[in-house]
Amino acid sequence: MRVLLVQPAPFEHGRMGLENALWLAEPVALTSIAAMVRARHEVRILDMRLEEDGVLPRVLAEFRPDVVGASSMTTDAWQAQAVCHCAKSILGEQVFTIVGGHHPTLAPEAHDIAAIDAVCVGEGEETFAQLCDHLAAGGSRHDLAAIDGLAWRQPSPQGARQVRNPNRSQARSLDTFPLPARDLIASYLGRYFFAAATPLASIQTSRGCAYDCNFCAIWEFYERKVRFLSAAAIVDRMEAVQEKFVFFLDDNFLSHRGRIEEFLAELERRRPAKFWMIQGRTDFIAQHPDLMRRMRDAGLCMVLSGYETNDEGTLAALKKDNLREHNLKAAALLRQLGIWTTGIFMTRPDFAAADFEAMWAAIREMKISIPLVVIHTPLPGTQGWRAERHTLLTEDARFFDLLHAVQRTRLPRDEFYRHYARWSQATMGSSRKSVALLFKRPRLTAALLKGVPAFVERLKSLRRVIEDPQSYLRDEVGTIPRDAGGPVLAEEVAAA
Ligand code: B12
Ligand code: SF4
Repeated sequence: MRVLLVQPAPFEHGRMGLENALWLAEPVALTSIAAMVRARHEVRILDMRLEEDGVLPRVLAEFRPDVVGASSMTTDAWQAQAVCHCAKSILGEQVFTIVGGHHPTLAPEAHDIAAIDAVCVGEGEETFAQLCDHLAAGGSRHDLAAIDGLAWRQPSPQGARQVRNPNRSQARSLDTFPLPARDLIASYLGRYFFAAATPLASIQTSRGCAYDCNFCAIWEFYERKVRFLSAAAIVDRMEAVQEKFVFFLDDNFLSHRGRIEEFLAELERRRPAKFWMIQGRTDFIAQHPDLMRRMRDAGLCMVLSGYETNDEGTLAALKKDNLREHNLKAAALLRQLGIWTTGIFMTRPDFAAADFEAMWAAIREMKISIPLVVIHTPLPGTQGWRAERHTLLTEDARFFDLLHAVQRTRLPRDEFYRHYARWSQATMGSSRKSVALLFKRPRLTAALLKGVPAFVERLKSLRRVIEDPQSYLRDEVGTIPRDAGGPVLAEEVAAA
């Protein structure tokens, strides 16, 4: 059977979202599920973020896949659906279409449309393999009740309805999954990056998170369990990739002291000569200076952390289970060690002017190398979504990129965005102070140099969009209703 797996591109190239500007990660979801089926099926992967427009219909017509699968975060939902529509319109009803990923898992009903035959709920490897084998063996595409982890469209005289099978068990040890099929994305390798770090490989070394922040659904997606790849397997994977830079995709790499010690012991023994980056909590960083130093010595070059805010009340309201003191200590320690910090900070729709100013000041005070400021967004599947859904001005998935206010703002919307759009300017001083880090680690700096010109160009084009308050308002026209505090464009004001 022929299988085409597609990573959709953002809705509009180079527009919103941090994709294509700060971080472009390889589609590990697709290489992971491809690895499970490639021995029995012919598999191709298309990363639409690195392809020309128009490539999808051409590949569909040439390759004529029997199954088309698309991956989707919330922001990709429309595009993943568009991939399935395109497949059906070119290949007809016989092509089987499926979507998987965070959004389909947390909101399968949002993908209950005629162009999508099934939704993969949760982890995809085993579910997708079972589905492909079932279809290849001539199994009915209209009776998929035996495949755990699927939500599928069952035809009935009253019209098709989505049937939700039991969840797929998430008990399988990560070490037993085959290595992601990176050779299927060979033509794209070398083009993935984080800031100036390129070429970049991505490796997932754990799944799940032990915390339960109310704006994040990682712990719900993984049913409150956390599983780890063994230390030896992590270093095997690092050695297997050619790229100098490796990003560990785990949402919280810094979750377990013992595992990190094992990993470091393996790394110190085998010395794979990589610079690596992680995501991790500031409390762990603040409480483990010795480990952070050892990690730095073993190649750790950047930590991305959700600082969210330095306001203790808000940290508690987000159920972050963290303290301002940890944020301050972590930022200072990383700086002292010569590790770049990427800090995510969260503004809220109820922000007044003074709240924005306090946030910019906090970021500057901590001297965060790469500050990223988002807007509080109740994402589907989170506790926040369940509690605040009734307050949403739109459920259009494109607006859930954390850069648009999907709730009523306390300030008039044009004023809110005027303040918000200042974030990259207002925190520039913080990034500038990090230039000193370049001198602390000359080998790292030399490795980064190659990626600097392209990074600067990408930043320029991103800044043209994110620093223009009108760009947010233009996006809202036709979606955020006027009577719910909709946008007032400068030109409309002028006309009035
Ligand atoms: C790398 C990454 C990115 C990359 C791109 C990811 C990619 N697809 O290439 C970049 C940096 C661009 C990115 C951007 C964003 N991201 Co992001 N990202 C991640 C991260 C850290 C890893 C993704 C990954 O590769 N995981 C490893 C694979 C193996 O896991 P997986 O994707 O879940 O895939 C499994 C299943 O879901 C399923 N599956 C997935 N796809 C498919 C397809 C088929 C056909 C099938 C059958 C199964 C299947 O099977 C896979 C194997 O088990 C995740 C966190 C995470 N734990 O996944 C966040 C995450 C996906 N991102 C998130 C968010 C919020 C964002 C941003 C909005 C943040 C921002 N403001 O920048 C933007 C949105 C971009 C935009 N256009 O605006 C959220 C998504 C929540 C949601 N409801 O969708 C996550 C879950 C983080 C979090 N803590 O909540 N992100
Ligand atoms: S925000 Fe981070 S710490 Fe909180 S649940 Fe999500 S992954 Fe875990």
